[in-house]
Amino acid sequence: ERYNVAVVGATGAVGQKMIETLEKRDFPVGELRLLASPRSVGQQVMFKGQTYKVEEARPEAFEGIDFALFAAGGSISEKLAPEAVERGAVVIDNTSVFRMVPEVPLVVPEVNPHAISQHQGIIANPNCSTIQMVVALKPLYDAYGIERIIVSTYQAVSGAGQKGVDDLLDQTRAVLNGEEVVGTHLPVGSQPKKHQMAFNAIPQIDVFEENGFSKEEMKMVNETRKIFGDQEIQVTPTAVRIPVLFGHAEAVYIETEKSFDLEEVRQLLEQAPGITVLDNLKEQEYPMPAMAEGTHDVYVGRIRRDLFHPRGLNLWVVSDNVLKGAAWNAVQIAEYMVKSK
Ligand code: 11C
Repeated sequence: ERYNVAVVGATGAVGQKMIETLEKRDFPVGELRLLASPRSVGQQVMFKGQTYKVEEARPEAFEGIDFALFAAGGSISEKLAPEAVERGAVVIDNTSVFRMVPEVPLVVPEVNPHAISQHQGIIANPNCSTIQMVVALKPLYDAYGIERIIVSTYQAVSGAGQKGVDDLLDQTRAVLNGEEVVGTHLPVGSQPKKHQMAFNAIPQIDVFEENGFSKEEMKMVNETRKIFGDQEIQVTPTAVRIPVLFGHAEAVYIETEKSFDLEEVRQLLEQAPGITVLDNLKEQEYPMPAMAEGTHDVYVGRIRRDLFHPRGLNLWVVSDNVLKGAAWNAVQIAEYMVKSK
């Protein structure tokens, strides 16, 4: 059986990766419809050796579509996802607009695939920094329970889209050429102040909330609880942007409910789907963004027991934020649905 697939935001960074991933995975695509805002209409995109013209994303474009993958920003999803559902499509939405809506499953296939079947047309793809963390923690959550997570992120500029990538590249060139460094986008495009990203670290991803945490940090709190279906987990995040193009890294500290054996922790992680353990200190082996780029897995290393808390565990978690953090997770949900039909 073949499925008609629409990609909304087909010319954007995540949309492009969705199309590439559909091709690489040989997803059973019948008709492919590439949709975008009017200014991208007419652009050409390749899929399996054929050229496709980008069409305007409007309600009628979803007639006959089985899966609609949305990666065009929150306001487009808000407007068009219900239109796609009305026309019979299942929407897999990469934006944050529906994630915390109770009826909308928020899915990472390695963690809560059972939630998919409860969908009412829309399935939400979590935030990239949440996805890689919950994949790494799932086997430990199941074995020992998790009371508390303290996480610091080291996030790539591609999380802020092509403009974030351009900012870092332009600024790096400027610094090396001894020219004036001008930020145009980071840390937050919509806020007036811009900071230097090249050779720097910025402790702000998205805008700040009343409680002093950034929106990115609150996504890690709220989405983690929803995905595990556990409102008790305490999550304390600090989200930081660093001068890396692709691949988010996270220093994750957890306190488990039950006590754990470190060798068993390693085995559980090694056996878990979607995880590659890279943890050999003698060989200086540990995950890094540059090696995760372009791959689908979540990499875990620096696995060590805390020095003071008897149920404290430290991990270093790395993954390609645009693939497992966005495009691959979305295609993986569609694959899961096709397989379980
Ligand atoms: C970043 N995590 O790295 C963000 C990008 O809610 O899907 C993804 C925002 C989201 O800047």
